[in-house]
Amino acid sequence: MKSYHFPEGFLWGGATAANQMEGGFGEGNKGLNIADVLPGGKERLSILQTPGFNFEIDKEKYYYPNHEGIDFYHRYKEDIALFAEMGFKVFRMSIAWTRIFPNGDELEANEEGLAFYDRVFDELHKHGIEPVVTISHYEMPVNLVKEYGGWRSREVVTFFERYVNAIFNRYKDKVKYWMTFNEINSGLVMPIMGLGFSIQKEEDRYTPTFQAFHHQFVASAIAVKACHQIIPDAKIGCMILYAPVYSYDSNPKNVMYALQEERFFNYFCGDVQVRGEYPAFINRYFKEHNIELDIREGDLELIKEGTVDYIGFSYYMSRTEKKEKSDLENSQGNLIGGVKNPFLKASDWGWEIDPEGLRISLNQLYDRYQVPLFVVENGLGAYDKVEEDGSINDDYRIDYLREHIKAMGEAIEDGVDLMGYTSWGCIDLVSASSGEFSKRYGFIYVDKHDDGSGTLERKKKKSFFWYKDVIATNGEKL
Ligand code: BGP
Repeated sequence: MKSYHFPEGFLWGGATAANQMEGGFGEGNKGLNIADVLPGGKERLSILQTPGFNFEIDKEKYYYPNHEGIDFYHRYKEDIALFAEMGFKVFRMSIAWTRIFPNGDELEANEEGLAFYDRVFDELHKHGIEPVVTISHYEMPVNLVKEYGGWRSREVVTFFERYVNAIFNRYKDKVKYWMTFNEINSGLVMPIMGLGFSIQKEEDRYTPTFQAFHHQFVASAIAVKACHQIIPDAKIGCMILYAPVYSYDSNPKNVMYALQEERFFNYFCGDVQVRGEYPAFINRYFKEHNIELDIREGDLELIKEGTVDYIGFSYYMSRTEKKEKSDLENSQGNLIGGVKNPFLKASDWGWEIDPEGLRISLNQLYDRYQVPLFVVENGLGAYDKVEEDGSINDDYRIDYLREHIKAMGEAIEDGVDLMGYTSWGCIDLVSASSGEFSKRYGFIYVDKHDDGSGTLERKKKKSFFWYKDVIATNGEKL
């Protein structure tokens, strides 16, 4: 079998998000965030994608499962020791905004929240693991949603600035890799999580949505500039949900449509955050949909000055498109739409598995931007079975990851500058789109179930030992 040569110092590791794993609900003065008020289970996806959610806070119904997570808040030492055993070089995590500013609009940061992440970063460093920190991962304070309308409000930029200054100043000696907004473009399909407001009527998809994006771009540029100033030796990236778009066939109309979808979904945010300007295709889209944004004096200059150092992106699937399709055909595709690709198999959640698509994505992104890339999420959500002897034989996950790592190896040979790879949900955690526990990604199994039962005990899966070897051989042994 061909072996691959990953660059020396390649950043192998795993990825998580605070809201999906911490638990510690309300502890250390933590405030409520968006994930805390979303229901778990199948209901969640339709809420994320169908207009009308109004952020009702119903304790009985909405506080499960993100409020429990996997109790990383109390078990981080045990978990970090397991990551260290696998040989992680980096650990991607997020800071919950609501631990630092519980309501988002306070003037002073919450010391207990700051101290919690000090403990986590210290523990990581004790094991020689560098933290890679997402500043905002679907965790906006609910108060900012209810009182200000989420990212539609310009005031939120000021609150965010206060938040990033607090964390950069506090962790300047401990964190050298940062990312601003998780999967920023997901706001195009799931505005609740990404932009902090829910679509109520069709028009909300236009001016309000893009105004919210504009505020995030300004906030991102402010964060990049502050990071460079406060932590000159740090690198700060954007984070994009990337799914290459294929044309269903060679009909030029479908090819053009796929190209348009590709640009709209995959490149709109990257063009602003990496190149520092709104691309021509989005200006045409604004014109055609009568979108008029409130862009204040200095905003465009700021966006130009605050471009990111690298592109972090998630890769789970590709998407196949044709211009004219029935609703039924469209529903056969992925989370973000599209039609079924006859060449691909899908996961149990219908996400099409396409390792070659990762090589394509890496080449496309590098061709377009010529900045270092970082695969910060990739993995297989699957049902795992614990055997009678306690073992978990997740060969399907190993196969999935092996093929994707090979695709990265090929892309590196193609000339792509790739910094690292953090597999998503390196320890089982709550699924973002479905709120389920049974959709597992981890190398480490957590005894927790959709009905809330479970001891939270951690167990090493077969993939744990496999990934440990991958890291130890810098990707040569797959
Ligand atoms: C990304 C999110 C993560 C994560 C992952 C897997 O969209 O950034 O938070 O959860 O997808 O998705 P899911 O949990 O829905 O399977």
